[in-house]
Amino acid sequence: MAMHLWRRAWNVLRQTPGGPVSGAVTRAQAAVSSTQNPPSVTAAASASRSFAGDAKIAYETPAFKGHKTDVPTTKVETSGKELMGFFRTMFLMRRMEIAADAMYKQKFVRGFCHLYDGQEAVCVGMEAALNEKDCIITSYRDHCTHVGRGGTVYEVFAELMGRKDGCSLGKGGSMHMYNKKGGFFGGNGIVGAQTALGAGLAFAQKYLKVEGVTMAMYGDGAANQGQLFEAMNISALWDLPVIYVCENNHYGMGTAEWRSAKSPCYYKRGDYIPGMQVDGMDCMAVKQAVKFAKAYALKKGPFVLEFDTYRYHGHSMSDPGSTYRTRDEIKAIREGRDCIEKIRRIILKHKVATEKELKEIEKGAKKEVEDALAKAKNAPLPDPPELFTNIFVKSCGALVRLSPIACKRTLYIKIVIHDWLYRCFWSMDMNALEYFILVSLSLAFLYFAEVVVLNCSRMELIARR
Ligand SMILES: Cc1ncc(C[n+]2csc(CCOP(=O)(O)OP(=O)(O)O)c2C)c(N)n1
Ligand SMILES: [Mg+2]
Repeated sequence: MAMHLWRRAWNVLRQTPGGPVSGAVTRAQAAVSSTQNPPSVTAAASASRSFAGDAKIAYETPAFKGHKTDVPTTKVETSGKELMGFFRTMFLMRRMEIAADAMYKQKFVRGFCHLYDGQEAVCVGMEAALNEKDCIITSYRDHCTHVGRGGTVYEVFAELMGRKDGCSLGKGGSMHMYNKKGGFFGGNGIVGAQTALGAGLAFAQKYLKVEGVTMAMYGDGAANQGQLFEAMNISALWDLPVIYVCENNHYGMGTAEWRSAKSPCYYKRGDYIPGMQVDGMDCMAVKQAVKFAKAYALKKGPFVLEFDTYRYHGHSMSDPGSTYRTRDEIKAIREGRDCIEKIRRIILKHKVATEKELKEIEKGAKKEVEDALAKAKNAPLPDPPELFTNIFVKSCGALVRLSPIACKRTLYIKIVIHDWLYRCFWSMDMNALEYFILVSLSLAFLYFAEVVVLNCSRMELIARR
């Protein structure tokens, strides 16, 4: 019997592959190389090669409002190449989110799903001022952040559909995109939790003397959370290179900001930390603000950026998004402030590309999304042993997340051994050394028995699937 159990346990251990860590590393390495040269931007750049290229274009951003800080100039320079890159990347992200919406409605995607369309300029403008040494951590509205950090549309779709090629190996889903090597630390479901984790990342950067900052992103709803102020306090005390980024889309689920915040001036909420309010629908304004905040944070410590933005979809898939705001409000933003349309107008105004050429770019982005979707639909699910990786199982102390059968068995073994020890102690005439040896042997046996039981339980679970 014991031999049989051993053989089964050994087989399970052998079946468990090198583990997700190695898989993730390979994928992430690819992501890093693509961070330095993101596929979408590269495609846009090549598309724009025939256009105005590197020639300088003067651009006036909307005004910035500062709190305990000067503000940067609104007169900036861009190039045809950069504008085309922004256009294509934002268009690609928008198509990806629209496709995710359709996939959800067709039940290819299950569970939670929060879409980012409308807010693309924040993600794309930020990346234009950051590099691979900088980290980003965000909330559950994270699909586009993954692409911005150099991930692919395919990895996002595969993750949404729980496929093994997903950026979190198909185990995280919509709220938990992740790419450590690309400097992207998720994807967090608990409102505001990522702000404290962001302070931790910035601590690591400072401690390891990495010349980078952490962008800790949160929504207007999260801006009223206590943990944000704790994180701000410690990061200001320790001059951590963290930028608290409030994406103010003016609603936390169905609650308008004026109903949840006594002071909706989120850029001033850091009190002793300088802050700036920025038009988050303008890519160039976002880039300029992040450049400014990054220079400050590297030298002096935390900074708060509030991006005034808007989400077109409801909070998540269960929210039609039209019960707590009017359709006219959404229409007005789409028509007056949309980030993609704004860049399109500038491109046309400066004759960087023609309408026809922009249509070609749109066609290319749509095709990229369609191809990624088709590939993700056919991608395999994770292998069953993946059920037991990336989870916290540490000896019997952590019964959490084990199957109830395994819990019962390990508990039973513990009781038997404790009972046996207790009897030995009272019935045998032992000296201290003998008793010490007996206890050590029992503990060793207990550990051995636990390993066998846990692995047999794993095997059983796998066989049942
Ligand atoms: C600690 C905690 N409280 C409540 C929730 C439920 N919840 C999920 S999203 C959300 C609203 C957050 O709004 P906001 O921070 O503005 O982000 P947005 O969704 O607008 O991007 C709430 C209350 C949660 N996930 N975690
Ligand atoms: Mg919000």
